[in-house]
Amino acid sequence: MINRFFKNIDKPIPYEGKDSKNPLAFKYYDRNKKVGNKTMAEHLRFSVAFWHTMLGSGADMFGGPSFTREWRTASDPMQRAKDTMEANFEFLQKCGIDYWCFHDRDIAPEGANFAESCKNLEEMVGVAKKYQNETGIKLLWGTANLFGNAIYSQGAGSSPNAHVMATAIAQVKNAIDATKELGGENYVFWGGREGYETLINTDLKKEMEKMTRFFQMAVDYKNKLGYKCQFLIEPKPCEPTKHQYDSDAATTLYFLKEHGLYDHFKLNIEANHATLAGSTFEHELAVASAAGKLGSVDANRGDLLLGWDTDQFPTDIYSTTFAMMIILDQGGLGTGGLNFDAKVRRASNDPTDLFYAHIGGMDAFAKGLLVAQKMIEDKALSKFIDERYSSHNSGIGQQIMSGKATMEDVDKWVRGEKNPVLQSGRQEMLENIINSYIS
Ligand code: XUL
Ligand code: CO
Repeated sequence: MINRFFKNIDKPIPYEGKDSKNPLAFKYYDRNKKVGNKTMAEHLRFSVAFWHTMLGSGADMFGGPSFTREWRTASDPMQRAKDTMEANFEFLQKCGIDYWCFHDRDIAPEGANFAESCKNLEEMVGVAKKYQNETGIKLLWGTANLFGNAIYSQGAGSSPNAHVMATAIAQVKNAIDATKELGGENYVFWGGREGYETLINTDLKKEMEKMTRFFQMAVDYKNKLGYKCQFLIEPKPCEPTKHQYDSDAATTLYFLKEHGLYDHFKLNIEANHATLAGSTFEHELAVASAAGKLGSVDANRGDLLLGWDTDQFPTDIYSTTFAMMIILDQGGLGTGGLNFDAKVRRASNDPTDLFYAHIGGMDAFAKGLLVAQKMIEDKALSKFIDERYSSHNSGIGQQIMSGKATMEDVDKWVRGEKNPVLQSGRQEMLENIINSYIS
C-alpha cells in the first residue's frame, strides 16, 4: 500500500458498524455485504473526483488557498503532477474506493502551447496507468477541461471563433485517447462555457449547430477507435456561464433528440446542478431514468440558503434514499457510478478531513441503499403507487391507454357515468412510512 502523504492513516478505513464511535471507520458501508443480488461495492461504484480532492486548495472568490497539501509543494510542475497522482492512489486505496475521475488539465500541467500540453498529458497518463495496474483501481470517467483556459471564455465547442472551436475539438480528441488508454468506462461532457452571457451578441441557432458538430465528431472518433465507452452529458443551468445550453435533463435529452445524437449519450446527473436548475436531485434522476438515460451520478449537495454550486459532500439520508430507489428501480447504473464531485469546506484544512468527507458520503449512500432495498422488497411505496394507477388496468382506462377508444367513445362513456370519485393521494401517510424505514 502506498504510504507517503497520509501517514496518520496506516490501514484502509475499516467497516465497524453503526455503533462504532471511531470517526475513521464506516458505519454502514461494508463493501462485501450483499444487498439483493450485488455487493455494496458493486451497487455504489464510488469514485473520487481528482480536481476537488487532490487539487482543492480552499480558495474561494474572496480569499486564496487555506490548505497546505504536501503533494502540491514541488516547484517543478511535472514533479508536482506526479506527487499528486501518487497521493490520489494512496487516498483511493486507504478509503477503499475503486474508481477515480479526472479532467485532462487536472492531471497534467498546461505547456507553452497545445502540443506541449498533449505531451504532458501523455506522460501523466503513463504514470496513472502504472498506479492503476499496481492497485487495481479503475477509471470511471475522463473529461476535458474546456472552461479554465481564457480562450474558452466565449464558449468551447460552441465558440464563435473557429480556431477556439478547433482547439476544443482537438482537446477532446486527446482527452478521449487518455481515457481510453486508462480503460475509462465512460467519458463526460460538461459544457460550463457552452451558453451565453447575453443574447445581444449571440446567434443561438448557430451555436446549437456547432454543439451538434462538436458532439458528432466525438461520436465518430469513438466509433472509429472501436472504443466501447459510454458518452455522458452532465447538465447544469448556469455557473460559470449565465445560461448554459445543457440546462437540465429534459433540455439536454430534447437537444440530443432534435439533433440526431440521442442514441450516443446518456446523462451524468449532479445533485447540486439539479437544485441550481430549480428542481430536486430526485427529479433530475427520475427524468433521466424514465427515458432510460441515467448513466452516472455526481454525488454531492448544495446548501438550501446559498444559490451557487457549493459542492458539499452528501449527508442527507432522505436524498440518498430517494436516489438509490431510482437507481435500484432501473437495475443499477451500468458502467456509471457515484462520483464525489464534492469539496471539503475552506475551514476543513487538514488532509484527514478528506477522509471524514468521503467516509460520510459513502456511509450516507450505503445507508440510503439499505433503506431503498428494504422499501422496494416490502413494496412500501410501489404497492400504493400500483393501486393508484390501477383504474387504467381495465375498463375505460385500459381502452384509452391501449389506443382502442376514440374521443367520441370517451365522450359517450363519460356522459353515461356519475362524477369521478377521487382516492386520497396519501402523501402524509407515505412520508410517515418512509420515516419508519429511515429510523
Ligand atoms: C462543474 C462540474 C464539473 C464536471 C466535470 O460544476 O460538475 O466538475 O463534473 O467537468
Ligand atoms: Co460534476
